[in-house]
Amino acid sequence: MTFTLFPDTRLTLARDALAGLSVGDALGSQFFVPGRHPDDLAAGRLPAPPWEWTDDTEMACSVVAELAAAGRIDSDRLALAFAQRCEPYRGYGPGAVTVLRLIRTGTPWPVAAASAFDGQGSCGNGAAMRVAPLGAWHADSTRRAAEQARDSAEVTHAHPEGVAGAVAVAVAASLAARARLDGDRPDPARLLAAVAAALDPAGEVHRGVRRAAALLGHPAAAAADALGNGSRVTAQDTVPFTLWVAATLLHDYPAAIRACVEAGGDVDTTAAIVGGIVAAYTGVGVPGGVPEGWLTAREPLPGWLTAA
Ligand code: AR6
Ligand code: MG
Repeated sequence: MTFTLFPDTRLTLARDALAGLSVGDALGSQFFVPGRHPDDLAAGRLPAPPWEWTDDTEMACSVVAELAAAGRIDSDRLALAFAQRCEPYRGYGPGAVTVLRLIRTGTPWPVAAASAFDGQGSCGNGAAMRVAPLGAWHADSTRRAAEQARDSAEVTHAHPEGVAGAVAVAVAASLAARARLDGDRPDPARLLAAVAAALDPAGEVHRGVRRAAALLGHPAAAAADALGNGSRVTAQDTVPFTLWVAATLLHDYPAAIRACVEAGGDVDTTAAIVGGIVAAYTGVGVPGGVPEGWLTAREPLPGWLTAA
């Protein structure tokens, strides 16, 4: 069934996903502070605000700004936006810092992205971490979500697994946002099967998503053990577990973020990915959604986005 999705609805869905992504990023990165323990979060003891967001949020804000301005991702414009807005102290990956510096100083993005990691291109989780709002924007078409995710990924991540990670997250967020519009929570196995169907079956991210589906119903710690928790900072080691969490806890944003924090690893990025997908379904300030208090504790989003 096709239906008309008006631009203001798309923007609301994308902004809710961005709220969930940025709060997950900002709260998740608090758990790299020495002395902080996941049990605090489980017991309801929140870190003192402000929770500063990192590169995950900075890049996701550029994605949303491009969609809001043009209704679609144009790779050339997005590459420049990423490069010009990059504040390296926000915790960017080393490959990303180099690629963005090359773009800023005039190297075309296809050349810059292809040069990363001795010409392999990056398979870091950075293309996946910023893309959930784009998936939510395309709540009416997983095919379009996948195409535009690829366009948004390739400007920094030339490795096929880095791109696949972004496609997987965008398709999951598209399905989550669609489910919200339909008022119908998707079955976790069906959600993961739909994501897997959008990926190259020869790829590692695809294999990981299939393995995640086989682990539904198991404890989160067992899923993280088998799938990886992002500690390698690659898409392959990050995206399958995040999709397991999002599919399992799509109705409960706080519980989904706690699952990421408890799993350890690249917590700001697993929580950003999961938070973006889950908030596309739950929304903000409603039961099961992004808690208002968490949103207030997060550092405000960049002025250039809120002004737009
Ligand atoms: N071969 C081996 N390792 C790789 C390869 C490759 N071809 N590509 C990437 N890696 P990067 P990102 C590993 O630097 O994807 C921030 O902390 C390598 O260890 O391209 O934007 C964010 O919060 C490399 O350092 O940046 C996210 O957690 C890492 O993947 C993350 O960084 C990241 O790739 C986003 O990183
Ligand atoms: Mg980060």
